[in-house]
Amino acid sequence: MADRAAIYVQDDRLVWAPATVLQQSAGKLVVKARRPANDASLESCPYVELQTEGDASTLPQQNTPAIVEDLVSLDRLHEASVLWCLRERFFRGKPYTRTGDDIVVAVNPFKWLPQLYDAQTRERYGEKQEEAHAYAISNRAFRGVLDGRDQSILVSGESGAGKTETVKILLRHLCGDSSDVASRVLDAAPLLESFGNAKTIRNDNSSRFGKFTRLRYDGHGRLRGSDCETYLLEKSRVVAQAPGERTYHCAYGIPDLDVAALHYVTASQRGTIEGLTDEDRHSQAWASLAKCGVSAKDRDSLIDMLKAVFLLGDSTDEAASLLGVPADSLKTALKERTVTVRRETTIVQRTPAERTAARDALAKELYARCFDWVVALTNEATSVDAWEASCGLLDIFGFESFPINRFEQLCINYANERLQEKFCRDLFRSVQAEYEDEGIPFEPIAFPDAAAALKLLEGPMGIVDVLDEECARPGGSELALVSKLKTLHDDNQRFYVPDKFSANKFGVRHYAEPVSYTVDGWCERNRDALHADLVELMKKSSVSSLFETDDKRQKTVASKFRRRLKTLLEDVSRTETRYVRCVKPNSEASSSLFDAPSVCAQLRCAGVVAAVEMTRAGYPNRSGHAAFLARYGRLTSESDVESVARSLLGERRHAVGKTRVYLGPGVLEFLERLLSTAHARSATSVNTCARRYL
Ligand code: AOV
Ligand code: MG
Repeated sequence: MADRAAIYVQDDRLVWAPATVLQQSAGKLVVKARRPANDASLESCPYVELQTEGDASTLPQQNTPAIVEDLVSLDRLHEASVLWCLRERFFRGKPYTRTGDDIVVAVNPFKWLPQLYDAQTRERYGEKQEEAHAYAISNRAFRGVLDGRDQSILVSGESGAGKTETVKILLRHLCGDSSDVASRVLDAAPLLESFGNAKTIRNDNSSRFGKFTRLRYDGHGRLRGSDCETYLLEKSRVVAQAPGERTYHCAYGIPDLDVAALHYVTASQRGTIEGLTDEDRHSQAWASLAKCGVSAKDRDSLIDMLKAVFLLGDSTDEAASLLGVPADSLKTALKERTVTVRRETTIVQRTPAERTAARDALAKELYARCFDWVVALTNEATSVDAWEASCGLLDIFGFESFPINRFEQLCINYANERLQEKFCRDLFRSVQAEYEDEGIPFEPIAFPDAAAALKLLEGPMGIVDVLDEECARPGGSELALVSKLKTLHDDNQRFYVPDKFSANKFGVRHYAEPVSYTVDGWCERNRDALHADLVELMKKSSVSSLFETDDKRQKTVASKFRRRLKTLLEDVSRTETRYVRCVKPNSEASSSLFDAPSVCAQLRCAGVVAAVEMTRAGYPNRSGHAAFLARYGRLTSESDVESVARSLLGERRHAVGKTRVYLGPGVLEFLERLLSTAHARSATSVNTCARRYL
């Protein structure tokens, strides 16, 4: 049977199911769809017969081969073929798939595949790179380092997709031998996890902060040290957790702290996470601190500070004594606040709710400063003054869209919007390079206007600006934020989506999908300021050193984040950039389930298919010379690839490159129609048919 009938049809569970056409007549299409037997959830019905409407030639066609190491080598690139390829590889224990040389898609295998990470595999990547692997990315980066060029690897994906594990796998590869420096650099990761990771409903070891680690190498490619920057630690977790979630890992291992009794710890269950009990994790973290050169005295004060944070919800007295301030002073600072208006100072009593808020704000701020301190300590232990080249690794929260999206989601999606813009630009450049290599003309193609979405977020009078304005304005409010945004951006409805029904919501059309944001509490979240009275008190406490650098004109969270993102992107833009797109195959952490609709949504968020499709807008299909000749050569009497293409396609859009033939929109379908007409004709003539196939 001619394989023109091998297509994909839409399917609820598989999104796209491979199918063969049984019958095609006016508007009616009968197909036999294959439901693969290797998926536990689908085993009961390996084959289904489907009747659908439409025309087989408009449905995505299967590739031969359908399973490839590199998605770029698929001659028909569409969502269905990408999804199918990833899925088959997942079930064959191949979590990695390439998209060109600089992008790897990693589907979380949810079970350790030791053969993928042994010393042999690592070494193999010193030589050949055809096989898809995270090591191919680190290997290329390392070669760049050897040539003295700065590198970066940007790892993204949704919660639980495997970003942090991937970064650790890359780190181990990039750190090389077991030198002293390497072990210090590698030790820093679990130490930070102890303070910045927690169990969430999506991931037992979820990072609640973004991280950019830069490895520093000398001129011989020897690791000299590293430094690490962190972004947006989730502070709210310190005082409350959603059902089924835990507070930060480090709280559970603190000796003499009864977590179960704490007001700030809603879920007190202790646990073994990633093979480590809470106690083991604690001893490991504290041993790492010692290895970093943190003195016993400093380690003790860190413990005291953590205890103070977690006890604040229950006992101001104990917290005060741990912080080395008089209990009365702490109580007063939580109860009242001084307000100075035109040099006149008055004391305002806080309402009970305000008191709780002030107490929680203090706990959150103290924890955040503990975290920053630990980051600074690890940086001190690993940083170096001189290096020849660096390799940066970014482990950052992926795009998020929940039923209710808050200020945190705005920041996260803003970061992703910026990274996506960079991703598209890089991809664009790589396609340009491919066309140059092939010697075919490159016509600039339509580029999604990411800049306009970014302008709405971070530009003058954009969301960050207007929010800051409301935070600075006496009487500023979230409702005013929404109405101002509406006035300012009503004419930009491609990106700004006003909410017709709620005064506390607005939408942004992000590259991945539109997200509706609920603005309640944004001013407070954005200001994130500890009242001056509490700051003054902390400056007299035993942790005063952590409050020394307090900037009086403190910037808001959003504008600080904007500035840091800008710096990050500037740094990254000076490097050669590669990407790992992590994908979560299911939300049960199962190694045998592939939830196609969810994977498909993630691929869309990561912009994998869209971006590749976009850069292929000029020539959506391609084929190697040999494959092209083998399939279509028989339609003409010509023999060389250029003449075959010219005689079959004439003016139809195509280009013959050095190794591939590129086909414009609709051209492949045209060729396939020619082929099927030829088939039909040959079928009516037994003689011709016999001659052709015997
Ligand atoms: P994340 O970093 O992307 O989520 P993790 O890297 O923590 O996700 O991965 C989640 C879990 O998936 C890990 O704890 C492992 O059990 C498993 N896993 C990930 N990668 C691999 C791999 N290569 N091999 C085997 N198991 C793996 V978050 O930080 O929540 O956004 O905030
Ligand atoms: Mg993580």
